[in-house]
Amino acid sequence: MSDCIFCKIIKGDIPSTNVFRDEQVTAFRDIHPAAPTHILIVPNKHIDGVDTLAGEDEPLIGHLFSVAKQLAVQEGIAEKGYRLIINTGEHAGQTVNHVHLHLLGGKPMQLMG
Ligand code: DGP
Repeated sequence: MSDCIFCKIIKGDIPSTNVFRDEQVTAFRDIHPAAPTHILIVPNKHIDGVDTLAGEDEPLIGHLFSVAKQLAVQEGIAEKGYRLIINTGEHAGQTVNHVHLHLLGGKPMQLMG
């Protein structure tokens, strides 16, 4: 998608601090980190959000979580624990309409509510 900021990051048209890339996903540090480790794991193909996922995307979404788990170990946050979030829609605060998994860790986090 030509006007999608994450598609531009994936293409290399906008600079980002990448921590992982394979044929399915790209992971880079969030520009506004909410924790000492805050990484976004993003499918290389454009998908607006969870609402527009197709059945064929199920392995891809599973892969996002596998990469998150691997990055948590790499970042040294796996032992103490970490949070994985996918915001969907307005009330959740989704601001970028390209589905992405937030990996947050490195400090105790407040309970959600
Ligand atoms: P969400 O609110 O779930 O849609 O999260 C979008 C996140 O994307 C937000 O935490 C900030 C981050 N973000 C937005 N623009 C950029 C950018 O240009 N570069 C990077 N690295 N992160 C961005």
